[in-house]
Amino acid sequence: MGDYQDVSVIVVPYDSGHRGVRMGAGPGHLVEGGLAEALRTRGPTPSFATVHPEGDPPAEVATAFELDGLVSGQVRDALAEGRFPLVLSGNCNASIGTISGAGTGDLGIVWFDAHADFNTPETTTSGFTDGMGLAVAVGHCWRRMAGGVPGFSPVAEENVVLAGVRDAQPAEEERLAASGVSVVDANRIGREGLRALAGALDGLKTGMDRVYVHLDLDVLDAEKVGGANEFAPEGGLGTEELLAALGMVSGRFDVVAAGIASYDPTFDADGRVLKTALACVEALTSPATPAV
Ligand SMILES: [Mn+2]
Repeated sequence: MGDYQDVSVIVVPYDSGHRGVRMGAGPGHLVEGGLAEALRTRGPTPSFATVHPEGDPPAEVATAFELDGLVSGQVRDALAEGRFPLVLSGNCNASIGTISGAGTGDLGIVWFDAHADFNTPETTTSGFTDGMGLAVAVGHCWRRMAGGVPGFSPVAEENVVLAGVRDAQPAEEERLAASGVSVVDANRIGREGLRALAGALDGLKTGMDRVYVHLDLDVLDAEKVGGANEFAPEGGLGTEELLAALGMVSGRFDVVAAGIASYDPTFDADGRVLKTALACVEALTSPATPAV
């Protein structure tokens, strides 16, 4: 984010339609674990709002898109009030609501994740809707459902960087390779360092200026930092590396919204992921620093 803004924290405590369960417990844990303090170092009056879907009984796909609609409204309102929207969600696909509320026309996405989230209903083998979030964002699937989210239109593939991925399925890799999405995977970051990410970000910079930063906490190295959830694979970014990467994004772009997702506190007994997540919040909400 550029100039100082207060932060609107939008809490989406759901995993696959279930409130407070598994990764749905992550947002509350972040809030109770010191989020307000992390934000107050940058601004005096963060606000907190929790979304409440009405669909009963909850259903994975329907509730995910209902949540997106609610998040879209919250993000739109926050931006209209000059506030910075920070969305804490169980699932990554809440990002569809965030980008819809921010307006996708000239928007870029920098998506940090161990997984590609690039499956479609035709390629998924888990049936997990959350494994499709980035594919939805660029218009590859669930087009009718996404079209019902106020403000949604697909983000241009060329405006998307996927960073830190190390667990993509072959069908996802094929569709990524055929797409305009820039992939800076964890292996490449391991070999080349963050220069690889800098190159991809500079490639984006010609096209647009406004960026949504998406942080699936399982981008973190499960061994060196800690497991963010049951799906966290080995490898990935260290805390300092991730903070440097976020600084590279905010130094280049106007970060207009951010999302933190996929945090299951039961896998973070010693709190190291929590500590890193709060440091990421500070990095994402602090004034921009020059590009490195
Ligand atoms: Mn994800």
